[in-house]
Amino acid sequence: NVFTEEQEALVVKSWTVMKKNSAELGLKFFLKIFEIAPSAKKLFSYLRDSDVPLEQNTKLKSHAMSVFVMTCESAVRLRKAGKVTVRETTLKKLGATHFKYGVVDEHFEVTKFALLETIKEAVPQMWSAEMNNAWGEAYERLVAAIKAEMVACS
Ligand code: ISQ
Repeated sequence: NVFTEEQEALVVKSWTVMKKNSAELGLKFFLKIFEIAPSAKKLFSYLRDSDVPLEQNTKLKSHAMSVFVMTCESAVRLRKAGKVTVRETTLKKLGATHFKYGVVDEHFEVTKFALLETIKEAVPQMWSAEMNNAWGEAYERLVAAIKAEMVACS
């Protein structure tokens, strides 16, 4: 499976529009996951120890934004970098954290669905089957890189 120039262009084009709304979109992305899988909230200490509504939790907002930006920017860099690269963390750390929390394939599938839904709702006028595939492929690359590091932990 190659990540084509056309797929790169679709990812870059939509990210350019979404970028300025990263805070809102990141939160939407996380809230979608919690809607599908409410128990995922237990993973985050800043949610366990808090009584404020999810939408008002500032730590959730900043974490969700950084995860969303990291995910999208790794997709944007995929072709030029020739591999998955992440910023402000390492794939080793991401692998270790996902391993520690016992993340399995179904969790990655839920997250993929939530990410694609979030992007689709962010750029409805741009959205197409091709764009869905481009983001889906980039996401699968990121997951493969995280899983490779999870295996290294086990
Ligand atoms: C794990 N990885 C990325 C995003 C997430 C959002 C909610 C719950 C778990 C997650």
